[in-house]
Amino acid sequence: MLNEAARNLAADFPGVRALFPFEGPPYLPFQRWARRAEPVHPSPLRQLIHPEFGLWHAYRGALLFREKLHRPRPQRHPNPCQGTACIGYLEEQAGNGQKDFLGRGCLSRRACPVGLKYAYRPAQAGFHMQALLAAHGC
Ligand code: B12
Repeated sequence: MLNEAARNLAADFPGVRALFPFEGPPYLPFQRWARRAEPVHPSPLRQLIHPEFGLWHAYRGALLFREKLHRPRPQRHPNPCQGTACIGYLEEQAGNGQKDFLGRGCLSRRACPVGLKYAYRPAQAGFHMQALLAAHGC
């Protein structure tokens, strides 16, 4: 329905085309475009991370104009993956007495199904997570 709406919108304006991320292969470089349009950064998970929406945003379509549009550049924000967001969150959980949380380790690492039987057990994961916090002076 959204696709139809974008196509209709483009049809109403001569010289405007609707483009979609799923059209391909080869796929259109939506993530590269997004980095020029929004304050997003690449995350280690390959999705772009937004300072407010985190990893919870996606691109549904783009409108291609014949003329160059002059838009203000997006405001710069530091990459949340390079800041203290991850460490601050772990510190907060540890501070709340959530020691079992440390034992589970990094959940995004655990989400990968490959080699799951080699995943660290709680004591070993906890050891590394504590070391990570200590390395950040927590
Ligand atoms: C093919 C594809 C997949 C394939 C990937 C196959 C493969 N091995 O590449 C599969 C089906 C596995 C997949 C899975 C998912 N995808 Co996908 N996928 C695409 C699609 C359609 C094309 C990607 C592509 O080849 N682009 C072509 C290149 C040339 O475009 P580009 O923008 O210039 O490429 C940039 C990125 O690829 C990036 N990049 C490339 N390599 C690396 C490596 C690292 C470490 C980093 C940080 C960045 C990076 O740098 C490039 C230059 O800026 C895009 C839509 C699109 N058109 O981009 C969605 C897209 C990338 N996917 C998306 C999503 C959300 C997912 C899933 C989370 C879906 C889900 N619910 O599981 C998973 C996440 C998997 C993961 N961890 O990456 C979103 C990402 C939104 C965002 N916030 O960034 C997109 C943009 C779709 C959308 N409608 O918004 N996807």
